[in-house]
Amino acid sequence: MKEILEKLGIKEVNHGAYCGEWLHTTGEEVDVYSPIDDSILAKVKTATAADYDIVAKKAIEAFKIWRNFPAPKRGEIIRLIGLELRKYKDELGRLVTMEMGKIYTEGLGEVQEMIDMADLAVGMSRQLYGATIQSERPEHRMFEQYHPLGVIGIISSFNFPVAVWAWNAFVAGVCGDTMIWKPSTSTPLTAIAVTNIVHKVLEELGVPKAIFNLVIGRGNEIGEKLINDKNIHLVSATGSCQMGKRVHQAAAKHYGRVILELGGNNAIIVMEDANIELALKAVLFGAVGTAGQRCTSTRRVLIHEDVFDDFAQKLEKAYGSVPIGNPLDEGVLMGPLVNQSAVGAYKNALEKIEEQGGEIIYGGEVLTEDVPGNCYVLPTIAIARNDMQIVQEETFAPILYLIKIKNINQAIELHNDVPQGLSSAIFTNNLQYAEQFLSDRGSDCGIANVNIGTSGAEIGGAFGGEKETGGGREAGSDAWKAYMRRQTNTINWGKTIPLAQGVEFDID
Ligand code: UN1
Repeated sequence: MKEILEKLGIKEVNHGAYCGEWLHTTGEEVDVYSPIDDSILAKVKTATAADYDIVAKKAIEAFKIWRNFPAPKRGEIIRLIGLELRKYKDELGRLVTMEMGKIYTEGLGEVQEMIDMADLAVGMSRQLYGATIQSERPEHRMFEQYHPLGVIGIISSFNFPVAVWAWNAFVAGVCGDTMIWKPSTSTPLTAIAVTNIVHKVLEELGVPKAIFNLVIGRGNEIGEKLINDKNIHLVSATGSCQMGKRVHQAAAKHYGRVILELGGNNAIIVMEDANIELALKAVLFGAVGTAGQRCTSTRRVLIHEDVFDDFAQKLEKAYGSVPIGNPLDEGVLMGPLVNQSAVGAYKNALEKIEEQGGEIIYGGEVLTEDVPGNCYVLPTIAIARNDMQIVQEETFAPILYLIKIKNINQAIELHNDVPQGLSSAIFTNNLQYAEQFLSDRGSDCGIANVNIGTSGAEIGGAFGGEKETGGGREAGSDAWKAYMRRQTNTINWGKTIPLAQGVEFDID
């Protein structure tokens, strides 16, 4: 472990702010725990409000230089960062696992997602195009351009401590923006490690280093500073619906833009004709993978009454064979929850399930034996009703609700009857069911799949969801547009000034 931390530049006590160089932060010193065995990995001296102000100033200054770089040159720098990340994939993947508890293959997958995102952003850097529009006026040309926006705030969550930063940072980077990253206080070390890697690349190139900045501190102090800063042109935030609402309200005060990626309450519909084996695998990965701590985790399965009992039985059996333990160990499929407060939320949900008339058919227990720490729980299956209050909420833990449905119309109705709208799926071989699910009357989510599960979205598509999920889109497709300032231009190359809409305004 020591070696890994050393290779990534993590010290015993680390500074919590970077703006081209590490600042000597003077805030509260916090211990960073590993949920694997509750050991302390390292300490971080958090940033104070004054540290934030220094970082913000540097980010504004760097923007004035960075925006002048041609976008493909900015892309080239992201390409080099992607190459450097490849060299640290193993160590960084391990640190992700040590710091937040996802299994090692998922830790590696997370770093791979960063690398893929770098490659995608390099391509994007030559494709930040606007349209040419036909002008109604003679001898006029109308078109649109996209310019760098400014300084971007990135608030990331513990569950994807580095990948979600990359979705934002690499796109914002090629768009010509500088940024300030505020990672979750549960996972500051991966953020420090990534910043060290980026620093090395930028230093070797001799370009302004205050492009990718970092501040580590509590949400109610540093987070509040960031979201209320009118010099931040866009805040891209991942986390709870409650946090997102706060970000939105604060940004609204200075007309700042937001990209919000908040709670999910993702469901898989299993119709009577579905390939049950496929559906089981997708539900298992969706609900148990990452210990149920993805925004895209499967929380509800809406199962046709004809196959309900069979599906529930097979799922119970599959849950019984999930190896739980140290996420660094090969073969383990489920590690710990991130911390004690997540265990508390899990326990609280179990109580509510029973109070509200649900029936726990598997799990429902915090593990105390044969595990190396205090954050391990059994993945849980409960038979429930969609209208139970606890089912309507997102509990960030491996708790899955099975709900019986009679037909496709009822399935879609219940599917959409939750406040969140991130990811969704249907398992069926019936073309009409599948198309109905994807139609305007179907799933109301930002992501809707057929015969694949709710989690594990690829970066090529725009990622995000509707309703209380917040409406933001990140990563691929044309999500880059939110990171740029759009401008419509008209050039008159004629010798008269004709007005649009036929308006006459001439002095005789
Ligand atoms: C998240 O949980 O915030 O689709 C992001 C997925 C991942 C990203 C999840 N690629 O599950």
